[in-house]
Amino acid sequence: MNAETISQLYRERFSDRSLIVVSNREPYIHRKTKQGIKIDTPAGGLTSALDPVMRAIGGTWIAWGSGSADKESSDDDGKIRVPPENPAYTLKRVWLDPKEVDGFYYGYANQALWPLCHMLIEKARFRMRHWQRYFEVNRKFADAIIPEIANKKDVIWIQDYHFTVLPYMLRTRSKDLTVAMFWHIPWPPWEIFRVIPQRIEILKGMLGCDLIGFHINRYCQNFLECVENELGTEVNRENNTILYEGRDTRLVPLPISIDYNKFDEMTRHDKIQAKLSDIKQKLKLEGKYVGIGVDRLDYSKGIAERIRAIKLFLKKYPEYCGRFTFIQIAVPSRTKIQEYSELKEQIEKMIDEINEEYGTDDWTPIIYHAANIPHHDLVNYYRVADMAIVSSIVDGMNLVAKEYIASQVDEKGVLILSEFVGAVAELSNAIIINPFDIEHFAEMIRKGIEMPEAEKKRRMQKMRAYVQTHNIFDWINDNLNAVQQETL
Ligand code: GDG
Repeated sequence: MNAETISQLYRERFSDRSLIVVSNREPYIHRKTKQGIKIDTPAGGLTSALDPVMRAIGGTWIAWGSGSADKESSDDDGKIRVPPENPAYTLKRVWLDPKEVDGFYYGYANQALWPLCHMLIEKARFRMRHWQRYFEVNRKFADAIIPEIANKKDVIWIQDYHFTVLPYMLRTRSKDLTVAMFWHIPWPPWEIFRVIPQRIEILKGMLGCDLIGFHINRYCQNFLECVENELGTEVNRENNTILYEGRDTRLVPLPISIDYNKFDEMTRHDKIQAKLSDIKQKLKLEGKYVGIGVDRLDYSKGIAERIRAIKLFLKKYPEYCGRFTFIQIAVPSRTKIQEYSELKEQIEKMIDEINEEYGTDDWTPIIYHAANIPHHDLVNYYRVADMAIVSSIVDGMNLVAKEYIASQVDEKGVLILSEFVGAVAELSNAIIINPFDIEHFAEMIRKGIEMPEAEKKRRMQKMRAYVQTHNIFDWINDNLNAVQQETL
């Protein structure tokens, strides 16, 4: 499936039904700079995955207008056509004041739901004022969505944990709407979920949907278990449905993916060789075995565990000192939350220590880059790297693993992958690690480096073939099929 086929299929199946995507993060952010207005694409899995889909299908994407120049770049309704270079869909921005951002985004979404769903109970903070703002912002989004519905059959597709109560709010305004949701992070087992004081409101809110997509079936099963225990509702485990207040909600496992062709093509660009030489020269990588990690700087991504494993690897195998360089690209994220600013300090300290202990005048073991790099530059780093390490301690799916695979046009790269990411079920040809087992992890780094070329190639070919045929357009097709089945 590719951009053209999905756009054609959408028109055939949903001719008079528009697509309205709703997310917290917007795909394009206008920012004031000294040189004028700059447009950023945020680092993050959701926007990277959905922008190609919206480019292909068109429609409206409703999101929080978070950029300092967003207002002046949008019309009176907060709307602007994007992508800026080749407009294909409408972005409608919702304006939030600082208190709303604080309570809704930094508060309930990212200090309560995010850690809890990643099963890190001790990091979760539940504050009533955060919940109240979260609830109010969900209502504000409902108010922004309603005027965009031209036809009752339009597909409203809500993204993620920022909007658990929004589906029910929409449902109370009109019973016939088509409301689907995709949950991008893990759904925890009931024993963990039950910690949330607002758990009943959350479940009832989400059951306003006709359909809820999760990356893998285990998250669907966890959700069913929560509904059963909290609402006392009967669930059908055979077809993953819940009958609640006279309506059905169906859960579907739909592993998200990437725009494979885009990465593959970017990596085959004619100027790529010159770019790779530049990077190698600038970072002194010539003759080195290069590893890479690319993450939003988040405690779920297992960056500290990765650094520990690299340190142990260099200690156990000193013959690789001077010969192995690791590039860590870590885009700062949610830095207003103390937990995240502390993590940033911790990671930087760990990297400084290892560089101090092992580095020499002409070799830095870990090169750290803490900035947002656009995808067309990021692929050069993926391509330069002989190995990628994805070591999340919990991760809904993880797109970096798939992006790395799509960028390995010469089929030589090795992927080290945590067994705790959603993607592991699909990428069994990676070298699988447990990020908490540092000794084994260090050993697997060595195994990856020393693996015979033919085996590297065999594994990478299989993973590339899989991601190519299970790309973001296949994912959207599966989502649309499920929506169609539920709502026709
Ligand atoms: C959530 C779930 C799930 C990274 N650095 C830069 C940059 N990135 C991009 C990557 C990739 C994305 O950010 C990160 O995707 P992930 O999947 O790792 O993670 P989350 O942001 O945590 O996303 C996750 C995802 O939703 C989708 O459902 O897979 O499990 O946690 O695309 O390339 N992008 C840019 N500059 C960077 O420096 N522009």
